[in-house]
Amino acid sequence: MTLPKGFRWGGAVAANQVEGAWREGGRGPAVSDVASYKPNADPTEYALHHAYTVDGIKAALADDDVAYYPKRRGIDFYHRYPGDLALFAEMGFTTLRVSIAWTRLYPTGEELEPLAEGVAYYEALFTEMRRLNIEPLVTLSHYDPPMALALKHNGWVERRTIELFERFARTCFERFGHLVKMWLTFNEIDGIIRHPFTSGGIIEELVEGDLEQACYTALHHQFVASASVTRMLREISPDAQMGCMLTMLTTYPNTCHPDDVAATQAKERLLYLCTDVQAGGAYPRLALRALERRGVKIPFEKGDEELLKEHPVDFISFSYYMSMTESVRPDAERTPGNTVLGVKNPFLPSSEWGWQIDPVGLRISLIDLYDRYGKPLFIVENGLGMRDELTDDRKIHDPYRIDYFRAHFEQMIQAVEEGVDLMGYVSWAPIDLISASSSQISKRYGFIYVDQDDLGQGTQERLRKDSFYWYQKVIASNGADL
Ligand code: BGP
Repeated sequence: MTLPKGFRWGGAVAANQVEGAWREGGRGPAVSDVASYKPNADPTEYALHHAYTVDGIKAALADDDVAYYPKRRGIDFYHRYPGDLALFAEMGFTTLRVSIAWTRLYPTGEELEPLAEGVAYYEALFTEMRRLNIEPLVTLSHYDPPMALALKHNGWVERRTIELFERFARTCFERFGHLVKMWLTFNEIDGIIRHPFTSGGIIEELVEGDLEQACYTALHHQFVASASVTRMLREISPDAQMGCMLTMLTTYPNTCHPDDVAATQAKERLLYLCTDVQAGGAYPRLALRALERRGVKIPFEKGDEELLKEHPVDFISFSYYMSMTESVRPDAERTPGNTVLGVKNPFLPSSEWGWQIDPVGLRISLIDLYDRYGKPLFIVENGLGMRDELTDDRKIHDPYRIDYFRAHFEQMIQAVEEGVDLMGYVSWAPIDLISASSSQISKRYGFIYVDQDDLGQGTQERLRKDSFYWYQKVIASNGADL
């Protein structure tokens, strides 16, 4: 069997990792602009939480350098998008996931009107995508809250940020609604607990009281904002769909010791908290209780519960890179993953960055999520970050990447055969870009190579890797020819 007709294929990128042009068109600074690259850092060094301080942030912003702040430079997608989109079209993409940089429309987040140049940029981008028959799937917030909001309101900790986000979302729906019919509110919304600054613009130093409490307060505000703009989308653009976005981390007990199984169950309860709220419409009772017992209180205000209940998302999207293993033994060997640290699974190979490769985990996740919520699913990130070698004749042979995707596609197709309603698959990332956690471009994900190194040297020329032609064939056969 092949995938259903109309199954969406494509790739996913985020504004802060590709656009560059960080000061053009009046764009204001975002938290991503101070993420720095550390040469010679241990590749398995994981970004659980950087200690961003107010002074450190101000010093970074006063520094015009782009070499050590690679997200300011991106891969120059801001100027090169027509050529990049043409390459995506050549691969046969029917969908491309991109995000809108809040600070291109509202530089500090607090202006009353959006910047005309920012609006014109995204309108041109989506128009070109439509011309190429590539449907936009657009994330409103992908790890780039306005820096001004971080410094002034501690990002999402203050409830006022909700109305500022509503203003931004309204502009997006009103100005781009004729071109965009699929939206996501927050990328990996659960990430705010693991990296509060990147996701939520939370500066630890400014937190009054407990950091965990601040993170759950901010998360609640994002849930409320998400439900509120879902309601808004239904009014402005009734034929559009809204999705939530979760970091899917399939979790296994390290042994069949009941303590490991119980620890895994507790982990999963928190893993599903976000989808329970956004797709199910309410906080799960036991997760709430577990938080309460740790002293964390969700700051409900009048009307919040009804809003969450009445405006769940239409579909569930998620990233999937790896599975996790849980053990109660403190001495169990650990390995880093997607901003998490888990126990090493002896049955799985890992990338140089320690991320464990587990295609079967993707099928388990698809089945779990569909069983639990019964809503359509969308895989909006999945891929392999590796160092690629550019040969003397300027080719990139990347069989490891093809193997990775093939194995994941086999499992994805099996899940669909088992009955999962899957809207589509977009890889992370179709083109090399700046890594979210390490700010390195040398952790390459693309089917398209970008001639640029970690310090920004290179021509930025785009080259087709072997995997480019392979993915083209997969899309043309709708997954039949792997
Ligand atoms: C996800 C993020 C992406 C992306 C990806 C790969 O968590 O949503 O923005 O970057 O992970 O991570 P990294 O770039 O750290 O390898």
